[in-house]
Amino acid sequence: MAQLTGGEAVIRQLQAEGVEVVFALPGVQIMHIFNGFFTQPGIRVISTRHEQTTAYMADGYARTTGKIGVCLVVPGPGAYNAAAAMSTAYAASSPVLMLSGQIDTDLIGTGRGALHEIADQTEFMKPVTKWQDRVTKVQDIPEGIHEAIKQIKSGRSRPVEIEIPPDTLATVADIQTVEAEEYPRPSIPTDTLRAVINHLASAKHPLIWAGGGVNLAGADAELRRVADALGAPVVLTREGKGAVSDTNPMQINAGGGANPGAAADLMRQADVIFVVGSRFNIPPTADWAPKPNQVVIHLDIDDTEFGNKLIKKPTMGVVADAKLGLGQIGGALAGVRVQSAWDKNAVAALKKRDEDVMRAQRPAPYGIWEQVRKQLPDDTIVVGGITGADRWPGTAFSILKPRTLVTSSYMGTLGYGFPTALGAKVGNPEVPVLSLTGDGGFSYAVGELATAVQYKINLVTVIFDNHRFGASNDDQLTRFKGNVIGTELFNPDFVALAKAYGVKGIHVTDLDKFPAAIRRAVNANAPVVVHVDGDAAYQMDRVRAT
Ligand SMILES: Cc1ncc(C[n+]2csc(CCOP(=O)(O)OP(=O)(O)O)c2C)c(N)n1
Ligand SMILES: [Mg+2]
Repeated sequence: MAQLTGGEAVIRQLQAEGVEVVFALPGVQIMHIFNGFFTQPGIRVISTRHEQTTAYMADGYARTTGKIGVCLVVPGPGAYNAAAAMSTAYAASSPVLMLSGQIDTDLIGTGRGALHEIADQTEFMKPVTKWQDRVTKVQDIPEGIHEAIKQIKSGRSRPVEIEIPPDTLATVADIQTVEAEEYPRPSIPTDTLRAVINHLASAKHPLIWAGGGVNLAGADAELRRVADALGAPVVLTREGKGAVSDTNPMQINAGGGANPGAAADLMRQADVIFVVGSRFNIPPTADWAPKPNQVVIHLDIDDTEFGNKLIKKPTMGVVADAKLGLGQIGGALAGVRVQSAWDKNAVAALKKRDEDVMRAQRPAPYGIWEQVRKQLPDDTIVVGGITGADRWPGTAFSILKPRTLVTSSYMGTLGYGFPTALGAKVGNPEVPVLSLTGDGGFSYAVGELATAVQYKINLVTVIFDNHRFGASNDDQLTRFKGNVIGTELFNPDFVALAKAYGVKGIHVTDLDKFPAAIRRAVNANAPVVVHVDGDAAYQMDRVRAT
């Protein structure tokens, strides 16, 4: 027992849970937590210039390290500012804990207009969190935070929120922290495992479709073992990238811009489709759907994903942790004869066909990105923004390791890239981290260049400057007869802007100079902005439909 303020109790419990860093933006209701950072040292505090960045950084940190990302914001506008980032973390099933303030306990719900008051904050956070709670008694703080972390660590990881009023944070009491725990993960029951093995082992053309759940569970080695045992191609969604290296001839891209069609072809040929850690609701072609004679086995930690959207009903829904479940399946397959009859050369040829299509669309930048890949370490992390240039990671720029491609998943959140990449770099200071952003997306969080300098976050931020909200501008050019309005952007001189923040800026207008610019940026050991402009930006852009 120790005499602590509520704010100090928060810090002590976070320490007990192994939290090393908190991304925060201060304000009157949470100053006792800030004071806790001071009096109970040990946790690193990174203050940002906008609350969106606290949650984006927590998400980027969490997804690239597997640790829990924690953010701290004031109630009302602070929580609202961070909400788009929470929605992104929710889409990506990221383990993010948001601590938010409240107004004084006796004012909650009175509508008297206390500073930052909103009517029902936990209600507001509900759609973007798995769990949320309010703690109003100082003695309950350790247990409240412990429960929040239990919610993240049990079942499907998703963001959670806990809010504590300022009077509770100010109260002094004898506080006992709670010990950190690990929670049991579900594995596959024996009978179910037998049935899964029967399907997989007897399949002529077993196909694995794997998503972000595999990376979140750290199940990549187990996935590769199962794929090898089955001689099966592995279709990876963008969130699943890296679980099998792009250089593996049996790895195929699932969807998005990087999908000229191999995945769809393989799906048609498969007799058993084994889905792991994926919502499985993005068909590679609009008309694709499992046929009646195809067996679909869907392994996921969250049974609400079964029978979702595209597949009305999987043949088998198996609730299990991906690492444990795939481990069991790999072990069991080692002891049986499998009937798999894939022609590996034909699969590799399909993969090559996809690559050739991508290369033919933009041969020059394709080659440039291959060159960039060769000069960077395998574990380089790329945060692909919502930009035309996001077509390169996962195609010309191979993703080789799990947790090295960060996306905004189905939220498609413009503006997430740069601040999320800052968090990824905090979690991986020894590894090059590249943020690929458009001029529009980068502008959401320009002020965080100061954060990068202040906290020595040596991120390489590449801005593809096509002077437009490209996707929307393309829409006008293609769907609206060229009626361009509200999609062209006046931009600052990004290199001069970087310089004003004390960030090194490199201007690239010639595509051939791009690899050297990236090399210089990575070797600078400082925050760097690479401003890709002019012809280089045009070449890197999405393929315009004409
Ligand atoms: C929060 C949010 N607002 C708006 C959009 C719609 N949107 C998608 S891409 C895009 C334009 C992006 O422009 P830029 O960042 O410059 O990238 P570019 O497409 O030009 O490469 C917009 C407005 C979105 N996806 N998310
Ligand atoms: Mg743009």
